[in-house]
Amino acid sequence: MGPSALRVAGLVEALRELGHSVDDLGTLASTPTPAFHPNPRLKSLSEIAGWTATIAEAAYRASDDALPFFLGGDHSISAGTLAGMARRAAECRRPLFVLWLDAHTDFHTLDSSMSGNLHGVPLAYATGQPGFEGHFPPLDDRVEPTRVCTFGVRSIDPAERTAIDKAGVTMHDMRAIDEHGIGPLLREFLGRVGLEDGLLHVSLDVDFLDPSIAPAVGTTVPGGATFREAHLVMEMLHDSGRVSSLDLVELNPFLDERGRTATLMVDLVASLMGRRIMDRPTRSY
Ligand code: DIR
Ligand code: MN
Ligand code: MN
Ligand code: MN
Repeated sequence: MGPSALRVAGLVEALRELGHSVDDLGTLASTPTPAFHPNPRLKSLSEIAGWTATIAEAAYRASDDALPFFLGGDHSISAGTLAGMARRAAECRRPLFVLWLDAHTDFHTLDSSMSGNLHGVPLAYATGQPGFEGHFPPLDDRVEPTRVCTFGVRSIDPAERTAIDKAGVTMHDMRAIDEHGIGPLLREFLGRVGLEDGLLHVSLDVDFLDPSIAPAVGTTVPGGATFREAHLVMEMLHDSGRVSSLDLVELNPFLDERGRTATLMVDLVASLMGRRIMDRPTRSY
């Protein structure tokens, strides 16, 4: 229901108002790929393996001059979106950077997942961590883990912590954001993207936001990004001109209060795509 709620909240209209032309490609269809894994906790492995292949193919085939948006569904869709975008980037010989906005790192492997929820694994899969072979679709190209930056982390399991440090992913948890400010941390990352003339995939999990402003997600964690921090991130991303694809995930409209989380997500996307509340000229970083 997440994509429907984003549509009802006016996602397409908001983008058109900003002068963008929008092609809503509707809902993909997928069939499960039979998959078995010794970890008995894993939920819907065959279905998610099938979806990963379907979404990776759709992401790879998105038209060259488009900025594809992927509407979930839970964060497991990003196993496919990242795999597809990595393949595109490799083909046009551009480095792909990933900005992961999330309360969680989603860096479990199929072996280390304790919950069995496959929305906890996409970043590990797409960066080529071991243990996915034979269960998830083989990766054409992996995302280079040192080009991944996560913002907003405040819930991480020990196995994820070990794996993420070893892989060299940059993690700006909420404490880092409190100590340094989200603006300077993001400016530094965008500087890196610019230096390498990179493409930038942004993955926005609703639980990046504080539950007081975004209650409609199954995995709320207190102490998230504020309204102002989230809009600042989106406006800086717009100014950078680097964003080449976007995931909007984990919205559960059954948990929403009169569509306020869906509306906030649409407003954040509008900021990312050029809407300005303050009448300021565009800055470059
Ligand atoms: C936990 C929670 N690391 C898990 N992850 C969540 O289930 O693997 N991700 N909720 O969004
Ligand atoms: Mn997530
Ligand atoms: Mn999350
Ligand atoms: Mn999740």
